[in-house]
Amino acid sequence: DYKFWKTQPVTRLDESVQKEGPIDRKKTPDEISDQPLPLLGDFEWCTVDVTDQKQLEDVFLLLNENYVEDRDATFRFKYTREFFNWSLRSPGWKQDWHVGVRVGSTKKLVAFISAIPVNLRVRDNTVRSVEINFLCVHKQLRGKRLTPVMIKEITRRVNRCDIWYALYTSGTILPSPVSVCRYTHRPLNWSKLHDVGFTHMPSHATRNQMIAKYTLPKATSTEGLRPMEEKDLDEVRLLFEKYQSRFDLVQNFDEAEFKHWFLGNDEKTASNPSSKVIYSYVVENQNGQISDFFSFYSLPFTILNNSVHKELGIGYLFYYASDADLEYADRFSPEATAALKERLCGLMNDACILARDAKMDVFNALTSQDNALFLEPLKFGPGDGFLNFYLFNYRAFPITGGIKDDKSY
Ligand code: YNC
Ligand code: MG
Repeated sequence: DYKFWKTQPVTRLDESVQKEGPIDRKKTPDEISDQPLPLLGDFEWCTVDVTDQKQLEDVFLLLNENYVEDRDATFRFKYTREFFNWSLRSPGWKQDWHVGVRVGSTKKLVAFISAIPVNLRVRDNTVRSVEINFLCVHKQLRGKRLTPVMIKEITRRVNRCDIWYALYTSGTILPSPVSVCRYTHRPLNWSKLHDVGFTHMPSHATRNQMIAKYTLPKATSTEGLRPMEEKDLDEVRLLFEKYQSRFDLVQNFDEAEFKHWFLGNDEKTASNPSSKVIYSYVVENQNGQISDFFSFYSLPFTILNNSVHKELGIGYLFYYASDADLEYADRFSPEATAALKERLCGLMNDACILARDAKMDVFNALTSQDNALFLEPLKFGPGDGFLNFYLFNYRAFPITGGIKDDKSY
């Protein structure tokens, strides 16, 4: 019955939203306590310094052993320093928002939650917010109501910085999702996925048929496709903003953020390509203009208990943009949609090829953005997972997102 969530400024599950906007009255940071909430027992708050290798390792250990995993525990996310540099140290990041709980006597890290600053656009309103991620409580401390304390503490620390809204996602149903997406998977290396138990053989098929079904062309086919470079940033960001205007809930990126999220911030990646996190590509046409862009990131799984395969390469479709529909007066007309669909199918097929070449075994995408246009034709299959999107302290009508073409998702 959501004993905790009932007390928070969020839309109730049975509530029908009448008007969009903030839920709580407007407050100022000096109304917020400068003292952390008390913790029970032998627990103490800590602020994790993720630039310190030892402390970062504590976070990996906690997350690798206690964060989201699949049902039969054969896979585990393989977080790396590079991944955390990217996802936790975006422009404006604050050490104070990397919140941990340690056992007083042993200093073992047993819980974590993080925030990064983001500018959201909810329809026509810009909302200065944070994004909350990596909430994790050690398995042995579950069900003890530590989570509400973690959430209240990070809220306090964020409110002290005069930010009052948040975006977060979870597989769990809480009051109340503004949007729901499904995970879909496009096998790139079917035989390995099958060998490690990630995919199952349909009863009517043979191994060779499955391999043939998912075999991609040797090379990409979009003319002018190349890795995105620093000199492209301004032009791509402009294209991206035009494209994003189709959607009702988006994150706005300023210059520094755009560079961070699409070119990454790790100097070391060049010397160790296997640790590369973000991959961004542009299409440059014959006039030297950029007509399209797409990006995906790498977050592999460690495979437990397999003598042959130790790691599963996983690519996640991130953002993309195209000018394919921009010449149409009505960007949502059937003609514009058909043009966009054709272009996105070509681009995303190339994204799969590039991900395969980067040694990824599966390519994941949500049913968000305009993904419904290409998921089925490109053989993405629906997964078991759903992802719910939530706003804290902000009421919004349901967000339906891009083009809906759902047949199977
Ligand atoms: C969840 N995922 O409903 P009620 S996603 C939010 N997000 O409260 P306890 C959650 N709330 O129902 P446990 C939640 N999961 O009584 C549970 N809850 O009102 C609520 N898993 O607390 C739950 N990471 O401590 C209930 O639960 C209360 O020991 C129960 O711990 C839960 O990062 C959890 O899936 C999830 O580590 C920590 O199971 C634990 O079961 C775990 O007794 C594996 O808690 C990893 C995992 C979640 C990933 C994520 C986004 C989190 C968003 C948090 C909300 C942020 C609000 C905005 C704050 C900033 C505001 C500003 C400005
Ligand atoms: Mg607990």
